[in-house]
Amino acid sequence: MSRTVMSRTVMSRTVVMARERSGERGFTFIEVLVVMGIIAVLAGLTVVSMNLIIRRKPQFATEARVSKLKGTVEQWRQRFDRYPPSDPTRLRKIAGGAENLPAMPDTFNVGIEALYQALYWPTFNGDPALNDEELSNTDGDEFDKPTSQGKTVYEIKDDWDNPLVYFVHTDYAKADASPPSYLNFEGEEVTPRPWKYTDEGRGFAEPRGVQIYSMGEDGQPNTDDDVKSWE
Ligand SMILES: [Ca+2]
Ligand SMILES: [Ca+2]
Repeated sequence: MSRTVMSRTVMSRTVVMARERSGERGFTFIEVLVVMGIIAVLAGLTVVSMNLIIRRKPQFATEARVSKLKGTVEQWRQRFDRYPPSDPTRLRKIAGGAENLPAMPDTFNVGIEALYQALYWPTFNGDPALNDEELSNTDGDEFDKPTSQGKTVYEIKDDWDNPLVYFVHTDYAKADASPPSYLNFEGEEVTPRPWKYTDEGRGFAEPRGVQIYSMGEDGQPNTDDDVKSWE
């Protein structure tokens, strides 16, 4: 091998080795910091959005439930030409049938308990499609005798475990003057009123319909976080 050829071979080997060395040199400290920084930012964003999703989940579920109920209540009205009463003793008169509802055991949660009974009233034949996860009994009451729905006097609840609130327009004035008692998820007694429009001159919201609403995360009725069936 001539000297020139040999020195070319050595040179090209040196270049290859240098390239290999540069390929294997790993990351500089700055590059590692930048990558770690990017990972930290991404991880942070993931945690923030997960928290947001977890926090918002009861909100979305409650909105969906309230809206579904509103639809079923409208079906009920079409069937019987009246809205489901918030006084359960009027159910049979409006919807007929053989079911005889015993007296309500107590005065807590009555509006929404009445709505539950109405939606499962045998002559309605609608499907409220409520599963156990959507029902509560914060006041722990039971009928003396079992009805076709059993003894438990269920409420339909929101996803923070408060019973939903139910008013029919014919009750608004009375309920505003003398609000009913509900027990929220903490078992605290609260007294929900029918909502009025922000411009009070317009009177009660849904003046010819019904109000179904959730007391929201704070478990207090008529506060900003309530989830309503209108607006
Ligand atoms: Ca009750
Ligand atoms: Ca109950």
